[in-house]
Amino acid sequence: MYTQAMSVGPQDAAAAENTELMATFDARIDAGEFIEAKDWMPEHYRKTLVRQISQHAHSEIVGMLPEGNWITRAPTLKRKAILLAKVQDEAGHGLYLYSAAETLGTSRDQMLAALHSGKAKYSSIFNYPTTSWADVGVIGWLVDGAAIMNQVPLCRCSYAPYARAMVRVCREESFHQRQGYESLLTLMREGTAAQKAMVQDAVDRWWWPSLMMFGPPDDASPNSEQSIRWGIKRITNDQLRQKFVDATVPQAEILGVTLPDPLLKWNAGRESYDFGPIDWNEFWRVVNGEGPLNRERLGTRVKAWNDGAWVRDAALAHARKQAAKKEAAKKEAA
Ligand code: BYC
Repeated sequence: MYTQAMSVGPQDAAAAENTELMATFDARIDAGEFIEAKDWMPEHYRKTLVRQISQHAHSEIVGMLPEGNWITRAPTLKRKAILLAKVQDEAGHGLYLYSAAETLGTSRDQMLAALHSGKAKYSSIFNYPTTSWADVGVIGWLVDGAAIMNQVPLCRCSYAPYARAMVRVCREESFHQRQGYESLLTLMREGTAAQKAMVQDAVDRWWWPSLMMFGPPDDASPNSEQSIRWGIKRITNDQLRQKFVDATVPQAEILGVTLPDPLLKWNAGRESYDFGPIDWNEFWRVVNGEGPLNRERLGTRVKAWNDGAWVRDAALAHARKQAAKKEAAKKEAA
């Protein structure tokens, strides 16, 4: 009369419960539901999100450096004010994203320690130098343009705190893209021959690294399949890259610049642009720390963190004092 269920040990019971939780989770994902921080989720889903969101946050923070380099040298007060606001926005994006990742149980200190030790990644694009003022416009146009293409689908990411953060980030990125394009239009329409050449040179240097921002090709992307299955990513790396090329080529024509790819050609059959091969060796070199400025970028971040230690200590001491005062006042009132 003994049933199998009666002989189930604690480990089997936990496994059965896990299978049930997993089935419920999968059904929620399939139904297009959003997952909140306190909901049950598989460990791999949690880890994937912490990896992606923290890398995204690091990208925003490290991404302040190439453009920050030009704040003191912006050509007019108007351009300086816009650039200051943009770089400050990127800091804000980093902070929302660290907060979104913290809801998954990893502290900001842990995430920053991973960045500073070189363990965590950040976008490859920020390891290239900004050598002229036109680079600032081209970053707005191409880098923020690529970022928007990648990030709009993330507003529908199955993890709700990330999706919510992305809504605001995307609104601001859209302003960033437009200010970059407008700055380039001004240089191309009203600028001298030297200024137009400066824009073309910047486009030549940033085009291919911008295409690399979308990540490795789908058949070499180890994380894509599972992330798409879980609704973390909604569109694959190659699909997003293609959408970006299709949207950007007409903008380059209006601007009057040439994209540095002799194989770039409209394909009427596919209703998309064909483009030349991407140098994936360069991409992996940069991702693995050997890009033009990897060491400098990381060194700058680590120095900023160390130099800011006294500010964090002072803020904590102040918070402790305030809390103690509040506690004392409460006791006195009681
Ligand atoms: N650079 O399996 P895959 C901005 C890594 S900042 C470096 O396809 P996944 C802005 C990838 O992490 C916007 N690493 O991965 C700020 C993985 O390594 P791990 C930045 C890259 O995660 C200031 C490995 O390669 N945007 O807008 O499915 C000024 C295999 O790749 C890169 C985001 O962060 C890369 N480009 O897909 C201006 C968006 N690509 O982690 C503008 C959020 C790939 O296994 N992130 N890797 O060690 C994502 O959408 C996805 O993480 C990715 C990669 C599409 C980037």
